Amino acid sequence: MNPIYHQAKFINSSPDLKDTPEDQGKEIAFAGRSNAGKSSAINTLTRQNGLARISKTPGRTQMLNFFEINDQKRFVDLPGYGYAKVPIAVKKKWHELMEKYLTQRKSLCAIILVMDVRHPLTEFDWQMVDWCQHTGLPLHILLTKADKLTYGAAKNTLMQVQKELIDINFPLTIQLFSALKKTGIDEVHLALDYLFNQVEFEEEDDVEQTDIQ
Ligand SMILES: Nc1nc2c(ncn2[C@@H]2O[C@H](COP(=O)(O)OP(=O)(O)OP(=O)(O)O)[C@@H](O)[C@H]2O)c(=O)[nH]1
Ligand SMILES: [Mg+2]
Repeated sequence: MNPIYHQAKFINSSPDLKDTPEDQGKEIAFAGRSNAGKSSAINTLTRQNGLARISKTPGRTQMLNFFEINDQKRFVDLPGYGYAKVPIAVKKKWHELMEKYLTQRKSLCAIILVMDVRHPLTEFDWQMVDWCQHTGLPLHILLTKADKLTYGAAKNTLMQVQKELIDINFPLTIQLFSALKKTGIDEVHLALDYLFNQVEFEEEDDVEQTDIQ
């Protein structure tokens, strides 16, 4: 457990990139299908029940929601995708916002892809995996709602998903998680520590190389 994540504070909700907090420091974004459990995961990881808004109604989070851990680290709760009942115009707007965010946000250093353990690797999940592979953005996958399956069935899904992604050639880790039972928190905290710091190390390496040349 890393208590640094417990100090997270809500900064703002942005319907567009121009309303976002300054693009500096490091940002880790929580992506995934609508209703997968992104906001619940953020609340569990920060030990703050009301931090990110949760809803039984899919499509609840329509904006980019920013949370500050300290002045150099942030979480972003991304709007969920794949909710069929959302009108086409809203889907289009979501697409544009996501594309802008993923392509333009310099402080974005990793994606936490949240999938319901009972419905892993949907079409859009694959698009996100492909995007990360294409751009080299590190990815950590949470198979959440693990409490909905028996331990054995959840483990089986974990192994299956690992197998399906075995040929993916970029930094990728996968784990089981449950916001309800509060399981898998330590593992996510370790992944977050690594993802927030890893990029800094790489940048330091780059700086050294530049110095030598
Ligand atoms: N059993 C169980 N239910 C969960 C878990 N995580 C989330 N839920 C429930 O799943 C529903 C959706 O959770 P959210 O966290 O709002 O999902 P989201 O991915 O943020 O959804 P959008 O904002 O619509 O994209 C809520 O009813 C949660 O209580 C979990 O680990 N176990
Ligand atoms: Mg949400």
